[in-house]
Amino acid sequence: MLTTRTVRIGSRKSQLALVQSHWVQAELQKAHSDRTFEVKTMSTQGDKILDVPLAKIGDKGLFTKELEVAMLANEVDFAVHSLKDLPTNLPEGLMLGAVTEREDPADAMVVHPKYQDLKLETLPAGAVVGTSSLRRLAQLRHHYPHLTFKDIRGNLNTRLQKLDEGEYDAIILAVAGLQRLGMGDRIHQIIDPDISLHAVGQGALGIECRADDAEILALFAPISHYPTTQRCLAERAFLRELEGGCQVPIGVNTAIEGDRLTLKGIVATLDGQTLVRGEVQGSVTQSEEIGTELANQLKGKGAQAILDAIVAEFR
Ligand code: DPM
Repeated sequence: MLTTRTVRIGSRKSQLALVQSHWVQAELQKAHSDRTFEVKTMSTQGDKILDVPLAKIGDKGLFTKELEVAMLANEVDFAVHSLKDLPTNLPEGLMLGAVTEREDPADAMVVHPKYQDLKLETLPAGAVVGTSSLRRLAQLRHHYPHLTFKDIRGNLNTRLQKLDEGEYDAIILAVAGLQRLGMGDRIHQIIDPDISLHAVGQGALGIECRADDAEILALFAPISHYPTTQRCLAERAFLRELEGGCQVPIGVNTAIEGDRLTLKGIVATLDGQTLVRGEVQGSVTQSEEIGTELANQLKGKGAQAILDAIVAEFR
């Protein structure tokens, strides 16, 4: 009988991906004790290319494509992603089936021990800060022009090792990733969310599944979080309306108060000279409309020209 078949969860092999997939597996297993859930791992392109700056290979779906192929081929039933790595447009036949409760979506600074009394604002001029996020780079350059920014790749452990060995004076990472891996104690400074607007979907997990598989889709209700979902739908609609096809310096911030959802957004030039900001508020039930409206507001304020220039540079 169909209902007794094992549910297969697709996951990347990275430590963070496995922690996330096993968390979803455990939560679903608790909620559906009559079913069996197993995790099947696979490597994605993003796991294999480690020596090229992320922005240059910033192809959509870098971390998701292989998992999507497996879902469409019925080799796995759904995939667990860091929502921020899931493209805003999914392949035909797949959908965003659930979004889990978000952790702190902020960015964090981890510092070399020799500077442990300092913050981003007080680090000496020329201190080397590692990030390969164009979003972090542009915003931090704007607010902290005295710092030098240098690309960094590799998994969390590799990055922390490069910091500890002195190749960087500080590195920027997501609070959520560090916490999920039990390395929250390395966080030295949580960066003001108005200084570094976070990435779309940061801190939440996205469950991607087949659009026509109602049996699988029905399993997600216990792990689906409504406020996070509405916030992330607004953020994703904003990005979808702006996107140029590669990694771009776009940041967001959302909040829900009562039945009102507020979305703040930013589009920045890579040199950090120009930041185009805006804000739209609306009913929490109209999240995607809010995202689209903010995108159009920013396009009218110069964001389109910024994005066109960046797309041309990385083509
Ligand atoms: C995306 C970005 C980064 C990841 C770009 C951005 C960071 C790359 C870097 C789209 N995906 O944030 O502007 O700093 O070199 C990634 C992380 C997590 C999911 C790690 C991180 C964990 C946090 C989460 C990589 N994807 O951002 O430090 O689940 O939100």
